[in-house]
Amino acid sequence: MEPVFAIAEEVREAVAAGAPVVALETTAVAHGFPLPRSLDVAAGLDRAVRERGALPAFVGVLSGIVTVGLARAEVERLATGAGVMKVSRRDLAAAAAAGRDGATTVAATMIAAARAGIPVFATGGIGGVHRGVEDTLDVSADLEELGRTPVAVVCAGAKSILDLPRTMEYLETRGVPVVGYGTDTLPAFYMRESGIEVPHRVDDAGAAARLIAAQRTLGLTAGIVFANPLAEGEALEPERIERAIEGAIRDARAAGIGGKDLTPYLLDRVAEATGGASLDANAALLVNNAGVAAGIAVALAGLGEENAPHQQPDR
Ligand code: PSU
Ligand code: MN
Repeated sequence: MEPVFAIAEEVREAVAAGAPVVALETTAVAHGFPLPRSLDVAAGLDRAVRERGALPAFVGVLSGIVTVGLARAEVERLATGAGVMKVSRRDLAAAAAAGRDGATTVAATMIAAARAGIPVFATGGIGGVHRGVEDTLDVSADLEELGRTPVAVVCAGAKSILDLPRTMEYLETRGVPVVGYGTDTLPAFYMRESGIEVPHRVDDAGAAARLIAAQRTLGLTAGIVFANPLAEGEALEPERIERAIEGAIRDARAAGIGGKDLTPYLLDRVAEATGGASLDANAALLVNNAGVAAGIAVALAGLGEENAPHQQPDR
């Protein structure tokens, strides 16, 4: 059988040397922004990680090979290509076996990062429990993944298109530490505040790195959520965004949109309803999270050898 998993040489060497690496997903880039904006966002993520002294490792599926450490042209191929799958845990094997191109979600990116020995990952917002879950049972595979795969995810909380209290309950059930990064409350993606308290807080990269190391030393195999609010000037006005979200959810129901198409559809409708303001906020928070993740990766690398992650055996 053809190989289905690959790590770029540069990434492999950095991991082996204990140097800081940040995994980055491609679904937010490829399915979250229109062209050519998606290319700017990808470049911004790359730059933010390098500026803070870490190596960026975009994850995606190229002709069926789940790849950690995409070259710029490969990220662009996923952003511009037609028929690029959105690949979560359940889709990885099918995408690989069919030789498809795919952009990886938080869940799929965590799986690849863990296999490559990368303990820190940045995204925009994790998936979660969708509003109306009592009718649809739509709970993002991201939450299950966080419950089982030891990768720290730096995000701006969960997307505010979701049911945030239920998302927090689910994470608690699955034993996932949700840690405010300089905050006591869960950020709500486009907004700095959801009003929901988070159980834990750290105020700098060093404290975040020690939490990751402690989780690992204790043999806890869940991921960690570091919830980092977007900058004050980038946040959207709560009433405006809530109105846009409610309209988007109504449209999705009327159009019968569900499953993996729901999140991209909602993000798209919210962007339309806010005249593109939500895209600006989304781009800003992604880049902001990448920088914070790089700082954490650098601090974690500084903790030394005994905390080094190991490449995982096949599971
Ligand atoms: N962050 C963003 N934009 C996105 C996503 C995250 O700023 O589009 C993606 C992530 O890849 C996440 C996915 O895993 O949305 C969740 O999709 P779903 O609800 O179908 O699990
Ligand atoms: Mn879903």
